[in-house]
Amino acid sequence: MSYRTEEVAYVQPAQPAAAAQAAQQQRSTAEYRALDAAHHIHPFSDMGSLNRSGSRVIVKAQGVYLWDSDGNKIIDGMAGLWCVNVGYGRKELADAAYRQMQELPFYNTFFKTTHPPVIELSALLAELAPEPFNHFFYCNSGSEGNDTVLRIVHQYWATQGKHSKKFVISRKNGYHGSTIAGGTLGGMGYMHEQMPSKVENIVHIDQPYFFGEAEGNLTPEEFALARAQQLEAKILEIGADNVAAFIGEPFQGAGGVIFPASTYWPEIQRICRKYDILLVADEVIGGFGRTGEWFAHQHFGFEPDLITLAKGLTSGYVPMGAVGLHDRVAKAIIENGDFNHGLTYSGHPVAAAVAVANLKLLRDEKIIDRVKTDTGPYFQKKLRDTFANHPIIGEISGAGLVAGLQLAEDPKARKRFANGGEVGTICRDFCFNGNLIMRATGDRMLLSPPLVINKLEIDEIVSKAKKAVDATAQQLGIS
Ligand code: PXG
Repeated sequence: MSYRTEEVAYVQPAQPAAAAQAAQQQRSTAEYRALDAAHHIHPFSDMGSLNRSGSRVIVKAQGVYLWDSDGNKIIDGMAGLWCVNVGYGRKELADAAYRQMQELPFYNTFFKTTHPPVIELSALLAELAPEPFNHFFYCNSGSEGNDTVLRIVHQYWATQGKHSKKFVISRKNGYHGSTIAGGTLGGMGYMHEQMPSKVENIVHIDQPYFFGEAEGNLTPEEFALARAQQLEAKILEIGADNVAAFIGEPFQGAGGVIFPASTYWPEIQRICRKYDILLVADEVIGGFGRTGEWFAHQHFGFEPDLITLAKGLTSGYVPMGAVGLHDRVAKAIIENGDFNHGLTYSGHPVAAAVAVANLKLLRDEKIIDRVKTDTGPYFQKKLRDTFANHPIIGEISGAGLVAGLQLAEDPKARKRFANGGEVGTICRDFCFNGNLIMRATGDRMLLSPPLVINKLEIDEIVSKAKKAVDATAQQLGIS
């Protein structure tokens, strides 16, 4: 996949911006774009190209909708960046931040101090997470969460007297963030190329991407098993005494919503247990309801030793990340002296207060239950019914409110487009121009809407996605 920014020509609005919006807005779109181009460097972007085409300026949001500076109303099929689980505009979260800023805007959690919001959040997470997760360490992002994971894993094995256990095994096309540690753990070659150096002792095995990588007549279950068994081969190659942990996203998010068959995770877990290797689930996208369970590892039925959390923890309203420690790991960290790791904003009171308000909404409004029993199954069925036998859709992956649509030249033969990324970009641009936000990863189109989406809004997303995919097929001359 590629994050590189391609030039996107945004459609001009059919009507001038509404007067009310113009009154609130400080500047015209042209002014915003000029200043943005002059002073702002965007993440994962080709700035020359972006500055020539101009960014879309998002000025407000409510529920599952965004508005841009030209007054266009856009349905957000990506929950911001896989994070706005409770949807936009929830006053409860704004109130929590406002109250906390007045009461105690900041205090640290170093030097024998703590504060009510971080205490409440930790107790609430322990209540909501599966039984063995009762301890949480805080940071500001998923990347920092995975950096923290490496520190915990290292300290854990030190406390067990197993100092040679240093290698961490990860997967190609996995995504674990963009700090040096997160980027090294991830399997994106184009990120590795731009790093000054990489974290030592991290190696990658192949991903369980059936549509793109299965050869011969393997069933999805056989293929997933074979990919899981690469972990065993890698451990034997390195030596179990040298391997500390395996990390994976329960389903790969940024890598294309790759859902492994049911045989994958039980086999990974069996291998980790057999060779005494910690199993880390990166739940940054999967956590907090995306699949209809609180955590995606529950959907796949395995028990990790550590979980990385971010995004949906605060629904993206303020930055926060965390690592959840299985009792077994927590005990070793707690009982063995100093753990020399921390960030100024570890457990930030405002972020923690917002997280508590967010988690209470998810729990008390039964938002995740609805994803599991109602909106999730509806979304998955609607996509499968709508794209059944579509000439360029090869596979639909996902569960709950996350989905990946594989664009393919010959769906039945599992033949992908030669220039996959280009086709994805064409389709993504049709989505943009139809006022639907849908992400393209190479030749897979991704959806991950806010978890509060209703059925009418799901219908709107799916029909807009269908129009964009049809237009893509038409442009390619395929019918
Ligand atoms: N782990 C996973 C599984 C992620 O998806 C991170 C860690 C890093 O989190 P932070 O908060 O440091 O960004 C992520 C982030 C995309 C996209 O385009 C996905 C992410 C971030 C940016 C873009 O799909 N995921």
